[in-house]
Amino acid sequence: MKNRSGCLLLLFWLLVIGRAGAIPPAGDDGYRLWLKYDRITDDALRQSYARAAGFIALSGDGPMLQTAAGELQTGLQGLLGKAVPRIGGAGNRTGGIVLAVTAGEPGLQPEGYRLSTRNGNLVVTGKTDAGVLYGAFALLRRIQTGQSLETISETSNPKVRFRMLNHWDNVDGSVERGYAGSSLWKWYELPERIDPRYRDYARANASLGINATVVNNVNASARFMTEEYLRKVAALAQVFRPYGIRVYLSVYFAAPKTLGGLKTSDPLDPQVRQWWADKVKEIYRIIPDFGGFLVKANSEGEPGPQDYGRTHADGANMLAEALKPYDGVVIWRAFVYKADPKGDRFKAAYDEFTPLDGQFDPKVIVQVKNGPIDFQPREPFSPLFGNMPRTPLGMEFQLTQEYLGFATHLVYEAPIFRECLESDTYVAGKGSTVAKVVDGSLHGYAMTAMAGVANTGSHRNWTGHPLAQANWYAFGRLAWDHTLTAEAIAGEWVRMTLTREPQAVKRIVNLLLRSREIYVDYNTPLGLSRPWTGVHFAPEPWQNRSSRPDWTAVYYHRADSVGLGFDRTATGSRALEQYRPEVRRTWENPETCPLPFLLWFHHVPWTKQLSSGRTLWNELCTRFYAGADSVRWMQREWAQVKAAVDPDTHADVAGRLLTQEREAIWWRDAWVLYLQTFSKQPIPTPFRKPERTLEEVKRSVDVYLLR
Ligand code: GCV
Repeated sequence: MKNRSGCLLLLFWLLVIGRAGAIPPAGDDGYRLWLKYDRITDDALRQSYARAAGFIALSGDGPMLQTAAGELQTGLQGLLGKAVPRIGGAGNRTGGIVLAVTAGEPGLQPEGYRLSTRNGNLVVTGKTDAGVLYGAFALLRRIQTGQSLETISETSNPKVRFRMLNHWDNVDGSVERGYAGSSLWKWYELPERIDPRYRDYARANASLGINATVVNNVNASARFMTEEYLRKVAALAQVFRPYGIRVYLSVYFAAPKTLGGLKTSDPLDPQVRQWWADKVKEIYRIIPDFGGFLVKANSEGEPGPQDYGRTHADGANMLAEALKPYDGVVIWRAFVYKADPKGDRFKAAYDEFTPLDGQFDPKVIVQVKNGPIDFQPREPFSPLFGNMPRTPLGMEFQLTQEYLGFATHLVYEAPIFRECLESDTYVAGKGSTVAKVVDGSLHGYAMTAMAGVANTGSHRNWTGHPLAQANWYAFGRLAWDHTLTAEAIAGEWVRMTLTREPQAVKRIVNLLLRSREIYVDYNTPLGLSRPWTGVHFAPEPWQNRSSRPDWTAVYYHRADSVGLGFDRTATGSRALEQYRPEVRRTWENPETCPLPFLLWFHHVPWTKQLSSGRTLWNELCTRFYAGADSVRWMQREWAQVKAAVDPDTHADVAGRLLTQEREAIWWRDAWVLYLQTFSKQPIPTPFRKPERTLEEVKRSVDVYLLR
């Protein structure tokens, strides 16, 4: 009897529990990004869309037009749960979507689109096939986010011409500062095997309007200039082409010497110039729509024209000359700084580049990082913006979270991008925002660019942290239209990617919007900075030894017995002089300098009373503690949306938020205990002393940094 009931129990377990266990719960691996196209569950809404999208009519057979129609079919099939046929012309039919390329359409730029209703149909108009493609994705976005199609009337033109991702991907498959696995590009398989993922990458980018990709690291290998690698790159270009994406390459400036066997790579040497002219010819033979070159030169050990006593303009112009017969461009980075113990790295790019204004070939864009030092959690805008009126300046943002907690910290970056773009340079009076410099409207540049250092990798969900997809998304949307708000973009992304349940959308958007300030609070409050050498993850504010002073932590925060922060006023490095008086005035007085930038520009005594009413020391402690505590708030908020979000995604983010809490406390403890050795002040109430000693934190960082 006992045995029999045991057998029955086993049978029951096998049939019921075992079976249930064998069937995985509905799980989303994040691969589909914001292009999920899950069936709309609201019947009335779905039917209203179905009535408006009965067919897709297109005349023309260009590859991008075909892509547009195909994407609409795929999207609508998923969203409406039924196939939508593609037909040649609409004729007298109504209730469908018409894709129309109309060269003379007023108000549209070449890649712009218009969504309208005409003769009972939804019409997606572009001047070019690319415009229609972007319009098709915009229409899908409207449906994905639950907007009405009844009174649709939208005209949209990209504000910037080159909307590009910069991949810091290496020949060996690694990604510099990549935290989502290895490179997407499988160089050893290319050009023969085409990973299906390449197409999905192109789809995601095209859905945002990204039209350019630099596939290799700016710390470039000359191998990318060999025929072998150009053929691999050509295979990628072929996949990307129907999505309107052109391929660019980072250049190793010394390639004429190392690859070409020349005695020099001097940009004024005739043989070197010929080498590049021949190389460019070869590239265009293999990749006819090649976009151009991205160059990091004379920076962090990379070779460049200064190795031969030439200027950045000499180097850039040589490449521009080689590209002259083609429509490719040169994107020359302004990220340069020398190991000058007396200097201020803040000033380096401005000092080197502004004297060259007006000397660059019209095919050159100078690409500037948003801040003067690197991609830290908060930097003032680079003073180069606005100060090179005769040179097109492109923006370089970083999507990969080099200084933002890699893939375990939630930091929504749109507020960082917006903060910089909205900054007023005052170069041509009030309202001369960085955005107007970058979109060319301030100085009349037609060559405009916005680049994002990609956060993609081989991780199944592309970005490691599921919510970091929002940073890729936000970059693309802002590169198209920098006037979109961080909140609006977050709302779109959440609805397309995570949930459409209104309360959950509200909570997640709020979580995203607050995430950057929370991170800043426990990581670098009040304008602290931390670009010390190494992995850029572990806290090591005590780090004071390196091959060069500007690769130590103490160089940046300058903590001493008096106070904290880098004096960049007239009594210090004078970096503030690189800004217009109106900007300078906001920052140069420590009494009125906004707290987020205080320690960027001032060495402030520990006991100084700040505008918050607290002393510097107390304010710092308040921020470090509040920031770390807020991660628990993030966890609670995330727990509240559990029912509305896919279970796998929810669990993944919940786990990462636990790690984030632990690491936020690590950061807090490291800073507080280390700075306390200078401030000699107690940790103010109500905060509790860290549970570990400074020596223990240091030891934990040493262990973290062990190879
Ligand atoms: C690609 C920072 C990063 C480097 C990066 C460099 C750059 O210094 O730490 O990894 O190199 O910026 O932007 O060139």
